[in-house]
Amino acid sequence: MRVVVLTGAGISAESGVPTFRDADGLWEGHRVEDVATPQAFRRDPETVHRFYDARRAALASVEPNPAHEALAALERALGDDLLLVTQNIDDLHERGGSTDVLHMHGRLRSALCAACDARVGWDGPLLGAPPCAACGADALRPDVVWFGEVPLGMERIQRAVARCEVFCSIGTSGAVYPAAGFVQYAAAYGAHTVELNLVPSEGTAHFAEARHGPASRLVPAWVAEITTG
Ligand code: BV8
Ligand code: ZN
Repeated sequence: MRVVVLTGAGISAESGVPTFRDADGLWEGHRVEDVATPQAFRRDPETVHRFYDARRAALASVEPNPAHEALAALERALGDDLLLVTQNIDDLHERGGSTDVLHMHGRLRSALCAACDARVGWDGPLLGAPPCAACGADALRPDVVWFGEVPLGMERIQRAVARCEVFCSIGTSGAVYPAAGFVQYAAAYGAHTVELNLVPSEGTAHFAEARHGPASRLVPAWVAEITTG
């Protein structure tokens, strides 16, 4: 069975990674325009670096939860018939055992050279980083997709969404496009669509099936159904 899973910040919430829009969300204390746009980075690179450097450092103190581990089990059961797309920039899917994760909004543990597009694994702060090893420019930036920038892997995502039999969205508010629109494409192509989220998301009406509760409980149960059903 061909499955596409889309995850958002809610799948990492129980691991202790703050979400964006819940009460203690990340955006509080920072207006999104102040930290997650290319204009913000041009205007005030130090503030933007500090925002991402703090999130990258925090990765060391969080662990994957049963929801991440269940999706790794799903990958072992389905192999190439599963595409796992995440909006998250943390590495908890990988640390939970998933080996093929499409980070459509980039990754904290990677740096991108704005001058030559080289990418390099990065674990320390990017504030005060050395010049790009590939081209020598002093142009390393967080390897994340900001508002107004083009998400990564869109061709692969659109192909998989058009072919899948099940589309499952986990822990996302459905507030940000194009990710929030994938469910409508999947449904239009005849897939069964499922939302697993703490509360009904903004796009909940587009899903054929919706289950509400914590991901660490809902995801293992859903994976067990999918792999034994
Ligand atoms: C693009 C990376 C063109 C950086 C992020 C007007 C109308 C419509 C669209 C637009 C518009 N004006 C502009 C746009 C486009 C814009 C957009 O959508 N804006 C929104 C605000 C209206 N989008 C873009 O600019 C995108 N680019 O469109 O390019 C294009 C289009 C198509 C094809 C080619 C080119 C780029 C957007 C990427 C921005 N970068 N992140 C970083 O992380 O700092 S966005 C960021 O917020 C995340 O990556 C994520 O994608 C997004 C949403 O966050 P969620 O993951 O959903 O988290 P949130 O807190 O919102 O929700 C958490 C959910 O979990 C909640 O529902 C909660 O109930 C639930 N939950 C909590 N705890 C649990 C739980 N669930 C289960 N268990 C729990 N324990
Ligand atoms: Zn470079």
